[in-house]
Amino acid sequence: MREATPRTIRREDYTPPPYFVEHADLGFELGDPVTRVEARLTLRRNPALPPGPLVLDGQELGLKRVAVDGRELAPHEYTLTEDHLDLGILPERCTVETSVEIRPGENTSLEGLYLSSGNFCTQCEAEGFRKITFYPDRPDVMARFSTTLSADPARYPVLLSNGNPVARGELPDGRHFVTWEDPFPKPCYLFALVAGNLVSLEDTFTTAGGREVKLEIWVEPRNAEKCGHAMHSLKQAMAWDERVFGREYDLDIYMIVAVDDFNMGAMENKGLNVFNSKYVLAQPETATDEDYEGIEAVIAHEYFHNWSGNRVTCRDWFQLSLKEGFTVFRDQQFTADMTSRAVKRIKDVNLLRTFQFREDGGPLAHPVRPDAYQEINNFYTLTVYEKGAEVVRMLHTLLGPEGFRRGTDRYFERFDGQAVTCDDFVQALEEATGRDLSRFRRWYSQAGTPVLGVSGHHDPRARTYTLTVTQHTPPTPGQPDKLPLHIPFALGLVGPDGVDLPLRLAGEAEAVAGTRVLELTEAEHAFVFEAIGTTPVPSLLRGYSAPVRLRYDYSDAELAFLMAHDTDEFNRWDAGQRLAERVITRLMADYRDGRPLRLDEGLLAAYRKLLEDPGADRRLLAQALMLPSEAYLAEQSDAIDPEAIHNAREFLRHALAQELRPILLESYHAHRDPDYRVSPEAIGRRRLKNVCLGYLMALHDETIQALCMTQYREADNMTDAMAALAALAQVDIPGRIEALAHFHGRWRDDPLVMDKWLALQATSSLPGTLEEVKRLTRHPAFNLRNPNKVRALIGAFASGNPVRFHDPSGAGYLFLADRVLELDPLNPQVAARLLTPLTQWRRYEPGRRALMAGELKRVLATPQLSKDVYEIASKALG
Ligand code: 0A1
Ligand code: ZN
Repeated sequence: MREATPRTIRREDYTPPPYFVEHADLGFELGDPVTRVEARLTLRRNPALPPGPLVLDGQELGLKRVAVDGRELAPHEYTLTEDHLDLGILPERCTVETSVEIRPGENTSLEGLYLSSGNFCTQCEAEGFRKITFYPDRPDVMARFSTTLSADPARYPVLLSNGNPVARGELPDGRHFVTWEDPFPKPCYLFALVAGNLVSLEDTFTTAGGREVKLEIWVEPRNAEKCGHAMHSLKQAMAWDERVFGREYDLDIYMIVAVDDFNMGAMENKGLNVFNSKYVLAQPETATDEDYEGIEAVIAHEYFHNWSGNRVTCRDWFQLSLKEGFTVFRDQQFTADMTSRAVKRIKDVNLLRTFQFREDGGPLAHPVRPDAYQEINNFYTLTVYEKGAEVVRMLHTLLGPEGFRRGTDRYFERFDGQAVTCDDFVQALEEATGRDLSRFRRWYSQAGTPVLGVSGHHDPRARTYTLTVTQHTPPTPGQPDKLPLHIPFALGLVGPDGVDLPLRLAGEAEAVAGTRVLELTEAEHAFVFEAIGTTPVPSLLRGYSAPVRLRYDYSDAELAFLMAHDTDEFNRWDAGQRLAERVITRLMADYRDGRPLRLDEGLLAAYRKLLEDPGADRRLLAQALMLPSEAYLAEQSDAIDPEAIHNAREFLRHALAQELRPILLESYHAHRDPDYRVSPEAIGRRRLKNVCLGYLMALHDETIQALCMTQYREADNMTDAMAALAALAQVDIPGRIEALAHFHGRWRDDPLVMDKWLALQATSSLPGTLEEVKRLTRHPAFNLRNPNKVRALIGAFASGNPVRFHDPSGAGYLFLADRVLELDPLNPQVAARLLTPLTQWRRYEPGRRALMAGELKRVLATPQLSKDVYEIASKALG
């Protein structure tokens, strides 16, 4: 818990560490309720600084002994506070030994050492190591670790830590032990241990250099059969990183452990990744196609961190995007290569434009490299991760694949074994390519989403086409004035026959066919293309070449044209989204003003065309048929009215389904496959079939409902079962209750599947949902101490069910604030995240705005608030 106002940590205040740790020798006597941790640190004073005291971080540690160079200190020789142990100025070289007692069984924050299903595990990023032992808990202190774990062999037969096992045996008291040594110096946030009753799936990978690496995935015995996909994904990721980035694995063993209680997705601890079981366990009967993809992506992400994060790490936590933005970019490229590049891009851009833009336009906006924080755990954000990845993607676009690769080779070589900054990364790319990225660096320091205003003018007589492009970034908290950014702007000009025109700018000798990348560096540019005889339709920001809001005044007809003809798959999809968004916006106005709602003929024709002429990629088609989400539509509105958005969108879904019923049904049946397979092609067919089913279910027609029930009953895989159940969960018919009860009966013992069951009910737009969610908080399938359960029920309700969460009575807000306050003393990190939907209060129409702010104020006025929740609530209101 917190002092009066939490201290703000600032990037500009960074100073190097006064002492380095050369070696950390740790001993754990694992036990519940008490675990004893002995640490022996070999220290060296930083010769670059005047001598200063050694202040170790430590929280909730029962200190039993402290010694310097073998001599035990008396209490008057050190200062112990709530978070520090100050040993004064020590010799240039010395050893410090500490012995502490901790209580992992009481640790509900899931940071530090804790128990999950009775097994010990750790989470040290960002500052969890200080809850394990006294240590300089900062990423620029890198040490070699040896770790000895001892425990009761009956309860904890498996003892794991980072690096290679070097000794094991029995102790006189009947306990057993294993010693692990990690040869690579690392910051303590990459430390991990796991102990428990676990079984492993084993395999090997031979690196390009010919070394054989042991691969092990450790899970509870009941999950032994569910690790095949994770193992396959790991091997794919290892091979891909060698091929695309020239990065090989460096230890003899790579271990992954799955645990049910985990605050985030997974953690890249050196040689010993700890994963949320959601991103490891899969079987066709229990996991959907999306789950399979999520596993592949997260396994790859953590693996890629071995270089982007572990071998080269962050100097301080302000540099978090150095490892996260880069690693997300790497995992995005991997998934694009494993699946469909266009569909992957669409999904990532959807996430960015819906949720990162919301963050960037709200009270919690911060740069990709933040300048200040109170609680670093609050900065594992969409801005640091997703916008950070866009920044790296822009560098890739500006430098080209070869230039970028030369740059990353240089970065890894030059900074291997060091803790560095975002600036160091950009500088390595500059040095390798000779490019000047000084203006580009502003992407790291400037918050907010830039707006590009574009207009085009064709002069048929001069045969020129002039594109005028302006950029400006709106103010964000603490940054009233913004400077122009360096933006890669990819575009094509599409001729009337749907073919890209060759592009030649004034002064250039040759025309380039297809897409070209212009570079924006000023507040305004005019680009004059020559030899343009007919009026083209511009296809702008192809592949979504920069994380900006694009303003260009397309007509409906131009959007329909691009939707049908653009050679850029992303922009083809985006044109459809813009058209649908526009139609829904008009419907909202009609709804508000009490005019009758009518289906837009242009959109209907465009959708009919999509279904009649499906193209090769069924995934892409399925994606194109999906209307913009309610959350995305909200992000586009001022004075958000969630009810108007919901009703307009539902009207459109229903009207489209009514008009397209025969072809939707035909497509549904045509894409049903007799056997379940997992190829990209089969996944695409399933996806399209289920999107058709979703539309048809909007008809509230008994024949279709029967079809849906049949799909649910006969499904031999979770993708089809969930698609049917999700559609049923939205309609008030007896089949809904029956199917939900059946699903519960079948899967009650599988926690991950029960998460789906909770989330489906939480996201139903039926009027009784809030009451249902309240009831479910008392259901045995729910547990406030488990983050997956919290996200599945409460998180899904608050973030995935706008129309019910934003009930005009404010009952949804009251419920959320109550749950945040209930969770905060147990797990502040998850409580703070749960609160984020309320931080958007200023965006809503006046009634909801007041109610949301009222709940935030109530939260903020609560005594004993964690600094996590305090920071979010106070900034939201500030
Ligand atoms: N570095 C991990 C994410 C992570 C961050 C914090 C955690 O606990 C506070 C846990 C995991 C990743 O990017 O995968
Ligand atoms: Zn990461």
